[in-house]
Amino acid sequence: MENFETVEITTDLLILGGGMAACGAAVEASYWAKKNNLKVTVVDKAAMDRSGAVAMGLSAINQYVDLPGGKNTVKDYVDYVRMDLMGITREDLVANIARHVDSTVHLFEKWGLPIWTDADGNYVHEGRWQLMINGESYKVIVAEAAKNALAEAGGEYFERIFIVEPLMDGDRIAGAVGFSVRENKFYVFRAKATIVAMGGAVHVFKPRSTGEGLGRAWYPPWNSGSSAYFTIRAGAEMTSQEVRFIPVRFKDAYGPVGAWFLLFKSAATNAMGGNYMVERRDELQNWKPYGLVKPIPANLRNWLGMLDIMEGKGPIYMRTEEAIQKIASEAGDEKAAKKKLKELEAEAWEDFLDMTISQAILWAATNVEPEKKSSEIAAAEPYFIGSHSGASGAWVSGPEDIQSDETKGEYFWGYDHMATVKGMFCAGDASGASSHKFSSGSHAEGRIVGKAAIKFIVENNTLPNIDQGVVDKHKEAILKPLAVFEENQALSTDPETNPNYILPKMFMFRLQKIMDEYCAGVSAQFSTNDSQLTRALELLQFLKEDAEKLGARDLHELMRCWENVQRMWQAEAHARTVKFREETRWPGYYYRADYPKLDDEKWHCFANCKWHPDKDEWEMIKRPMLHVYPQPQEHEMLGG
Ligand code: SFD
Ligand code: AMP
Repeated sequence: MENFETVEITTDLLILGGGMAACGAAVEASYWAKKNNLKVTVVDKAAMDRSGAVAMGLSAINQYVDLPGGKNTVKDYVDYVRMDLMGITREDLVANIARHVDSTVHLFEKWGLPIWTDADGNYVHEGRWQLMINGESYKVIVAEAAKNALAEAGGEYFERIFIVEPLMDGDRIAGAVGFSVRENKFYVFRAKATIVAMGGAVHVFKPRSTGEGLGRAWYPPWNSGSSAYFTIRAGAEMTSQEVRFIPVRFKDAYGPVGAWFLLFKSAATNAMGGNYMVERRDELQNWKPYGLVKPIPANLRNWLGMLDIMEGKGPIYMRTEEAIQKIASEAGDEKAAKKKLKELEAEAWEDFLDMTISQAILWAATNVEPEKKSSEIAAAEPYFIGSHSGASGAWVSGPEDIQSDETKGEYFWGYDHMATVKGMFCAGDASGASSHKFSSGSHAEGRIVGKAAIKFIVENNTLPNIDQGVVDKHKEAILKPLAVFEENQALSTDPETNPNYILPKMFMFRLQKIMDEYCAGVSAQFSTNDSQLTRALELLQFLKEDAEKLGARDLHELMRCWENVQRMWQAEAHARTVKFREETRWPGYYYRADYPKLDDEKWHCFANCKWHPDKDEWEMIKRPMLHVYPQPQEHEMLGG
């Protein structure tokens, strides 16, 4: 403790995280901050150039609405998202992002991101909403623009500082505390408004890859539920905590499938050569009306494949060779077909090299030639990523101008995408019930909150108070694992085993085992019931008690300790909400064996939760699912 200097930073706007949403927020907020003579400060646990989910790059921009003059409307996108989420989404939030996302994509292009174009100079679409990119340096480009904007407006950024707890002034956010992962420094950030953009969570569940490939997951391992933890601890109402995401991916290295299904029009078949999307079509009737829409919701696509696996028909293979040969053969004569084949081969490899390099390595290591041999795909373990096809995050206010008479009282409370805590804004994975924003929509939502947060500051231009006693307590609690290790290390010869402390890795394994077995993880075939969830919560309580005994040998392990405490809170919010929602709405993500059916009568609503800091108690809340746009007619649902 004595060795840790306390560094105090006072700013106007504090942006937590340095990923897609935070970079969008930095760009937009800097513009408005300069006009109003305000200061913007960004804090990232890593280095912004390669931090967050986009660190390795991406091969596609998954949200481009193509307005105006294009073929789509904002309502089309809203329809797509609400149907993909089995009827539950905040239409006002999805629409707000959808109407701004194209300008974000055009900014990316202006900043130097290569977007594929065809011979006529038009963007190459992967699917209706997705654009193909040469995205290896995507994050570097986006971070550079954010840093330039900050510099231009006199803002600053801090890297390698791990944010842990919110600071409060009554019901208003007052800043945040954290620590440097490189130096013995404890940081206190004080601000008039705070944007939370610290991503989603991975490794809450036991991953498919354990000892031999630990750390290999679809979602890069460095997002640990910091957004959820921060917002829950600030007393914010959370939404859709039950909606985890399970991506189907190339097995064991998690290469993306979107380009194969959408661009190359590939099929996936089981060991008998059967196509589950065709053979199991009747199953979709059980999930009406959502089962009948096009595209079929992501969880239902998963579900049909899972039924094959449960019936012993695995493995499932992506028929890359068939897809490539078919496209090549349509290119014309033999020479043209050969040329096309080479092109497709290059595109197939680049799809991985742009974003999931280890999949290319796995293909190379196992002699896969995609034009000759199909590759296994599988459902990954669950993740929390509200910006993708999950929906978990904070419950935030929608924009005033996209409310209907019925939604205004429920979904609007003043500032765009502000949580239920005054002055605390959320974007990307941090804000919930607005799925399918992906990298571009998260950046656009960052821009929305960047502007809204500056407006909040201009209208509430006072520096909140910080209670020094609370700061001191946080400092002691946050650094405690170092002290616990120091005081007890002599009690055993092996530092990994000690009666008085638990190291974060072992702690994480315990968490993952609970979630995997009781809360519908891979081992439980994504299935659970009320009794299993009750048991999960009981075991999580013991884990919570033992969190007090976390030990850390160095700063890196101190970060690991807090990452896993954050995961544990994300896990608890999830288990409580899965238990609360007594139906199965997203088979393919999870299955409630005791309530095996969709129950639109009781559960066509949001399942929200809130932890009360004063009482250390959770409250579960139903919020109505209200419409801004008319429900799509059946023929519109089938529109694709
Ligand atoms: O297709 C702290 N996503 C894809 N989006 C696309 O548009 N195209 C794709 O091709 C995508 N693919 C994909 C995607 C995600 C993942 C995980 C994979 C593949 C493997 C989705 C987007 O990546 C995603 O929507 C956005 O990145 C979300 O943005 P944001 O800002 O909400 O999260 P972030 O970018 O991960 O950034 C988080 C930041 O927070 C920092 N951080 N900082 C301080 N203190 C702490 N305690 C912190 N904890 C975290 C991080 O360092 C980071 O800067 S596809 O295959 O699906
Ligand atoms: P992925 O690579 O799986 O993340 O997919 C990229 C984008 O394509 C996401 O928007 C997915 O929802 C979408 N997508 C992937 N596979 C399909 C499919 N079979 N049908 C419709 N959309 C898909």
